[in-house]
Amino acid sequence: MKECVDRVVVAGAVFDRGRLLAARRSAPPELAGRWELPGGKVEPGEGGPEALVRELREELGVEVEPCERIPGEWPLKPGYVLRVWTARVLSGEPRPLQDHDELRWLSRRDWDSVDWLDQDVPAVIEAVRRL
Ligand code: DCM
Repeated sequence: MKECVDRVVVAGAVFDRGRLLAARRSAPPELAGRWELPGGKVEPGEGGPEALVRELREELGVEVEPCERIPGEWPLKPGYVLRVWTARVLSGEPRPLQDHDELRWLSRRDWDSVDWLDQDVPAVIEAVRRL
């Protein structure tokens, strides 16, 4: 049967000492080179914050604590929506282990210095307001 409910992709606006973490995608080809808030698909039966903790452990090798949901929901490819939580690093130093080839910590002043995925921009703007 066709799915009628959108699948949720969660992403983290990870803060540390007044900076926001940006991650450059290495795949798929149509997204490679663009920057995003790191995250991924929520698995069936999983909660959003729980999925975010798992995804950032897998992709960046860090333990994070989700803090606050940024209000709103943004459409991705058909059948997917993006939800974003702010988060802080509890342990580890983020490294690009999967899906990314570079990470960068951005300040309030230089948040716009990378080529963000269009769909991430509204959440990034909200996140930067909270820095
Ligand atoms: N995605 C996005 N913005 C994010 C995180 C993910 O647009 N901050 C998109 C890219 C993929 C899909 O969501 O099309 C699933 O992400 P992933 O491939 O990381 O699981």
